[in-house]
Amino acid sequence: MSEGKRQARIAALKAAAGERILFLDGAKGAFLQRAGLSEADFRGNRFGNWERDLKGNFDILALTKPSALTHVHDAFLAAGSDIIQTNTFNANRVSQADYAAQHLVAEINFEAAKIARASADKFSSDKRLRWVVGSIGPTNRTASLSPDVNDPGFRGITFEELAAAYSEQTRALIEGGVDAIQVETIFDTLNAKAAIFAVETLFEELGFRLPMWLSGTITDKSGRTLTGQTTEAFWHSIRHAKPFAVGLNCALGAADLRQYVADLARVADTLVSTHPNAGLPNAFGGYDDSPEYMAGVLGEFAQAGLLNIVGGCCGVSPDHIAAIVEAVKPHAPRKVPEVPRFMRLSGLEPFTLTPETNFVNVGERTNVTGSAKFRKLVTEGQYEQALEVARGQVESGAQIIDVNMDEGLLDSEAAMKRFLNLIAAEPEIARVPVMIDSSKWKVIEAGLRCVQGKSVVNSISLKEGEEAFIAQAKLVQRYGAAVVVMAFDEKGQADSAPRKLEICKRCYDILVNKAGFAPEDIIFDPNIFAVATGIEEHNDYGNAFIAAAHSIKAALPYVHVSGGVSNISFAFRGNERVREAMHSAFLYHAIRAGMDMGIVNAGQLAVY
Ligand code: THG
Repeated sequence: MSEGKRQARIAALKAAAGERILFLDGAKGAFLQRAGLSEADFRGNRFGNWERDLKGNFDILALTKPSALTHVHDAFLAAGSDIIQTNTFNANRVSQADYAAQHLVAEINFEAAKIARASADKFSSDKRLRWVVGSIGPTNRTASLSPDVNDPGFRGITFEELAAAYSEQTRALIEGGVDAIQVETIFDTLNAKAAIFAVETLFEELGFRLPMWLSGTITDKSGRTLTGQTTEAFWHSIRHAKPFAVGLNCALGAADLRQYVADLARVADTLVSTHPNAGLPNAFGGYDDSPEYMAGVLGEFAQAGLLNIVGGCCGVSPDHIAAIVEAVKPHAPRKVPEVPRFMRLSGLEPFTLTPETNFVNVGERTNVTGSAKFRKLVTEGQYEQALEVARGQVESGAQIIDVNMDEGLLDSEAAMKRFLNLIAAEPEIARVPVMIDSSKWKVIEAGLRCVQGKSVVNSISLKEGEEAFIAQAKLVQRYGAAVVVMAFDEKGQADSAPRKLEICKRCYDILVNKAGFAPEDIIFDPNIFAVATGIEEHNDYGNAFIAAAHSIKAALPYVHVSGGVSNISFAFRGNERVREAMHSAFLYHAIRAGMDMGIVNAGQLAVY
């Protein structure tokens, strides 16, 4: 297939979305179920002797009964769908392992894309195009939850395994001719982040991109995903993909989804979609919302300006889609809002740093080099109590927690993973974003593969030159994190105010202008060094930081300034009264100069 042709179709898709509300299709599974396919249909000629039952493996029909898929696609296109999904929701090697069919994944996706493409092309005219999105489901494993109740730190799948599965699936869908990639029914945002990582890496390799469409699932009326995120936290965690559209689908009927779609419509600076179920499942696992009822509810969504794309999920038939088209068609599409450049982090809940936000406390105690107690707990494997240290920081007002496992006697990578996985199981801690603190990139990367929220990398710098700096910055973006950048270059750590500014300026230019990094996601740390050490020239370190904070904020738009506050008083270790007084006096001036966050012993800050 010619890439030029596809890219022209993609341009037309974007243009159409600017003009009207677009219609997606509905449930292929239910439709195929109604077709009454037998085990023999699923096996076809090719898999007659397959060792396992294949009935229920709807994805394999692309190889064994393509006519059934064509029939579904045509029915939805005839009902008015502009966009149809490939029948590939479970066509990844993790899910296909249930049928011992993991080696068929590439072929299934390729064929399914071709089948959908043929239907879409058949229904396309010069006046009205139809598009195909490659459907990528969540797999049957979750990267943020333990399948073992006795070990909340255990995981049934890793980020790397998921990324490999998503990459394989996406490549075949693209080869088969899809116009966009839809990662849907996201119940665990970490799975979705692995998908985004894989897809971005693939786009880079291929040298062209397709629109990415991300659709999450609010599991029940708690208003959260299965792994506990609110809608806005979910959005913060995935917006680094710069998706063509973001939406919500499955689990709830349209009426119950409304408030969450409204949340998304308010915060997302991209197209918003929804493809709800036809109500909640009844006692027989069926779905009861009628086409008229569902169309009425979604018509109101459209009237309220919430929608750019709408379709259906479980239980939604071509009749539903036809009714939805009629009810929604008269309404104008939602206008994509412009949102201010604020740093938007998340744990289970969103955390947005606006100009009105007071100084942000980053809890310092979950650091093996900064706390003898925490080091002892972690080196002795007492993770339960180590978690209490994190909980204490959050209870004391930490809005982010810094986690550092850089201790010579530890396997720092393993400790970082274990601790972050355990935190994920503690809603009171996991509600805040994590700052992943290490001087080793490998440890940071291991941490990034464990967090579903939008975290902060602490830190990167020009210490090892521009090439390594840019490579790390690109990975930070691909994992979807903000970043602390130290005022450190090939010549060493900056100690004077002019050197601090000079390095930060150089970093800004590289990050924003060369690496495409969002400036609001940069946190400069111009080094807080200990004063009153007995060495004369150290006495100006406090002033140098404060002056640098001021000049960095003045010169570099949208960035933030942070630092390790307790460093300033290292010369007074053991004398907590003096240290607290120093911290509060220092912060009073540094915050006035523009410091907006700091790594502190949360709850132990005295008022100046
Ligand atoms: N910038 C950035 N990251 C950082 C630092 C920084 N991470 C680590 C550190 N500096 C910030 N964290 C701490 C944590 C604890 C202390 C200082 C900085 C500290 N601890 C006491 C001590 O060592 O005396 C407590 C000892 C104990 O309880 O055992 O002072 O600058 N980006």
